[in-house]
Amino acid sequence: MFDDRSWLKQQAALSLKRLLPRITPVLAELDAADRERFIRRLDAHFPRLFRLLLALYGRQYDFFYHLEEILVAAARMYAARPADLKALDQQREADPLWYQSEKMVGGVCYVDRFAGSLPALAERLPYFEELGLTYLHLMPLFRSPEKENDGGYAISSYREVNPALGTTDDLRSLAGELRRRGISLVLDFVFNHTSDQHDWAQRALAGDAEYQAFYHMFDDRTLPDRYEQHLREIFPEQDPGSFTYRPEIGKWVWTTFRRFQWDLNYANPAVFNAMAQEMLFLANLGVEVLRLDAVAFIWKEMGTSCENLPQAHWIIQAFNALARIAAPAMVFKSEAIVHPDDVASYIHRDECPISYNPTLMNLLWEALATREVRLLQHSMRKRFSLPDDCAWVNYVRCHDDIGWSFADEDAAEIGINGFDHRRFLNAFYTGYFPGSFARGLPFNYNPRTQDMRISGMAASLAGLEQALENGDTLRQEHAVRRILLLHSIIVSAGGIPLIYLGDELGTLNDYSYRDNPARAKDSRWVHRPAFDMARAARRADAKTIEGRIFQTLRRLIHIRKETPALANGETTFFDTGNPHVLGYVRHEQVLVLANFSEFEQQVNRDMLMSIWRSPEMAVDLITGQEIGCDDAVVLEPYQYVWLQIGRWR
Ligand code: OTU
Repeated sequence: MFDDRSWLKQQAALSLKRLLPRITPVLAELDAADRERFIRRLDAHFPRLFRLLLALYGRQYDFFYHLEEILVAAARMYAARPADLKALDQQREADPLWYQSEKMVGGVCYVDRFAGSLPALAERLPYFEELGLTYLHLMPLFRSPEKENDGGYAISSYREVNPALGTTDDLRSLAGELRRRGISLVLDFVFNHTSDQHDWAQRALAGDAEYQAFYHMFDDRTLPDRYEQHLREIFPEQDPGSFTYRPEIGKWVWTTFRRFQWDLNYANPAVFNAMAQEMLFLANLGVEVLRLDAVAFIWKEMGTSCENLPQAHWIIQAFNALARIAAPAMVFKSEAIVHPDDVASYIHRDECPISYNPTLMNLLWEALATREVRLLQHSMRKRFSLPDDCAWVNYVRCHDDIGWSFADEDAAEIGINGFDHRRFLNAFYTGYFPGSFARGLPFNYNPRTQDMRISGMAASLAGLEQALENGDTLRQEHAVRRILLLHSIIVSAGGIPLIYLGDELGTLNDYSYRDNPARAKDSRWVHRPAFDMARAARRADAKTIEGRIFQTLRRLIHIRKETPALANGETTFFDTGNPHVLGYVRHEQVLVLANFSEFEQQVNRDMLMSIWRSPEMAVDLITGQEIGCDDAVVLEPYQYVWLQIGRWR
């Protein structure tokens, strides 16, 4: 009988044998040990790469030509990889799960909004260290169209830093400085699309057929109309539909996002090869975590939603294999803001070992609005656990909108109608719901589907903006506690907590974007304020709001870093018996309780005894106080406790 697997193995081995003579000359300048390491990694990962590329491109008559091109390019990128990064490669191979440590704490910011430029940002590293960050995501900083550029997510060159921010050498030296201080650099790989000013797009616009084949182009509306029957509109308010007409060439171009963001055509192996080199270029700059932007959209198939298709996974897995061969210090993080099942489908050691956790994020806000943790608890019980070698990035806010991407079936299981619930949440966070504390803005309301997302800084969504305006001190207190409550969860739940910089100081919405015509229509800019130095200057004074938030968060981070039980791994969500209180246990050692209501709540003894077993008392890692459990644990409004249950008396 014909055995598929062993046939594939043989083909892979044969192909590698034939390709080696083309690869070794590229490595000729390297010393023997270095060359040996590359060959060893190639041996380990080529069979997988071969299988994936064969599945993707095996029907092309020139498949072997492309395979050779890809491997030779990878070898060339390896030969160019700086020695310090190769040393890091070896270090990370010896400690492959480094990103699961309790020491990992992330921050994310825009270079221009945070500091103005790369050299200016390099001066601010002590600020990151003060907060305790060991992971820094700098949002897109490469060349991009001057006015409308989707906050840098429309990239015109993956190799040239935006001249307004500095040079590629500035970036390289910043990466080195971060590494010396124990901070991992995170950059985006915006690989679903390029800007229409990218060289490839410009050549396509000039009529070059080779580069037109880098994108999805159509002579008339016949196919676009057929595709669109099944496609989701991502930015319906700014650019409805998924295609853009370009009169220069008389063609319709596939543009899932904005009209100037052209989707790359990964069915073309030349695109895969070109982008693999851009990916390895980023790795060679010193990127340790690569954020794969918009992973869901990279493969299109007529009659489908063109999201989360199997080939999208194969492309990412093939990139993963190449990175493991030529830059193993770098790991992938997936950015998929989709149904939780689809989010999970990207998370695998051989695909993206790290992933944003949008389900936790949006359900944290859901629980704040409802003051109930039922849906949060229920979904997390089902969905929080990951393969042993993977990790969530848990976050409260990011530079994007909040989409209510929780699973309708999770909601239905506890008697909630997802559609209605989203309408409530949108009303709540735009402040229309009576009694709402939130000051969010609508983002991309779609009248056809009634879909809508929410923009806003954490502090404004949590009620601080409104409370400050009303001068209401009790409401201010509640707002501050809400901000801290959400952050206490991302810091203690496992994975990598990611702080959206500005939130550590309680920064409010910034409405000035409305005066900028290139931004006015995109409400996400309300939560992308310039870093406020005056606010930061108050961070040491715990009597100010900024100081209270900053110092508390800093302390939570410090405790996390000192508590191995808060590293990634086992997180067991349990029903606290009180619908307002979230509960989970970390590594059977730390029991977390979090009160999502502005009233005192109790969790009764019987409920806790099943987890807490015999002893009578526990120590709260945050306050150092002993908490008795004679009748119940009493929680103040929005209080959270991290009880060390390993240390019972
Ligand atoms: C990402 O987000 C980026 O984070 C955005 O800033 C970009 O605008 C966008 O890609 C295009 O590059 O639509 O509203 O379901 O998965 O990819 C945010 C879509 C977005 C998301 C996500 C996208």
